[in-house]
Amino acid sequence: MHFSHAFQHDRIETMIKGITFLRPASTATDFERLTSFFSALGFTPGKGWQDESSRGAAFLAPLGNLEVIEGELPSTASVFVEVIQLDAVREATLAWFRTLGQDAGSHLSAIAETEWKARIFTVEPVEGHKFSFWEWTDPLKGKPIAIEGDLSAAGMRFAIVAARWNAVITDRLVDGALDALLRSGAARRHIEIVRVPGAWEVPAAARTIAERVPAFGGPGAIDAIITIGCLIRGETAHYEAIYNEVARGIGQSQQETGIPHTFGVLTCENLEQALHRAGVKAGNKGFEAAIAAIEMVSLRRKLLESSFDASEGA
Ligand code: DLZ
Repeated sequence: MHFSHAFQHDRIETMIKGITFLRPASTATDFERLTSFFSALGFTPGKGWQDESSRGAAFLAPLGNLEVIEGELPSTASVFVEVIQLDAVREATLAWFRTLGQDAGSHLSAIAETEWKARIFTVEPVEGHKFSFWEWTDPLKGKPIAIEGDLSAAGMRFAIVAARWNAVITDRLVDGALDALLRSGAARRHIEIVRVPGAWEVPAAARTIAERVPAFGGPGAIDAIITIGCLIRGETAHYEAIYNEVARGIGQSQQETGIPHTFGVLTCENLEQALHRAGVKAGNKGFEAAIAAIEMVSLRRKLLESSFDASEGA
């Protein structure tokens, strides 16, 4: 199948929503048995359906995966369910057989080690329907599935709020932030740079931008705000007091508006340390704040989307 050039890679990714494996049950008893089995093992029920001649019961897992294999299959089951606490899952399977007044017998295998650092057992709750349950034994592989933001800034809109105080530093931080945004696919016209006198003024400007228009719509809408400043302890009277207020104000603006604000305000002992953090020896904190902003916009979109899907299913 050929996709036209109009379908760019990221568009295709967002078009694919999920994978459904159909398990046709040959009788009503088999249907009910399979339904009871998956319910007993704790699968989240999905949207079922029924019409005059057929019905469906859906069971959801946090992650779907269509896997193409060459060579020997690791088990005779064609559906693999990854779990944690495999022993407990097998116990639940045994208990399910008992509730039916049956001995699992040859319908339930023992747990075996695999060649790929995993443990596995296979169960046949209904004749002809085999399922393998498995877990990683390698702790590095069995990481919990997490929702994470991506690092593509295409289509996102940002504001950079930068203090003019210590401009020799903050200019470098702004350059670093711009570099990160542009190289990650943001359009120059979607980046607004706002200058304020000093770090003290950063929170107020950020808050005004965050409240300017509702997120995700309308002219001037901003997806994230990158705050930039530089406070140097040796040269700043009331350094702690200023720093605390700046951090609190930026955090409060983020929490109360929901718009991600990332923190590129340096707090340094002296100018040399500030220079190091502005691209000389210790990375560029403006660049890092911009990357964090991209990730947070992406994550926020995913979280808002996933809660929308959940309420849709209810
Ligand atoms: C006043 C002041 C001082 C002493 N030091 C700094 C600093 O190191 N970094 C910075 O961004 N701003 C400093 N400022 C200015 C205050 O942030 C603020 O702009 C002024 O007090 C005006 O409100």
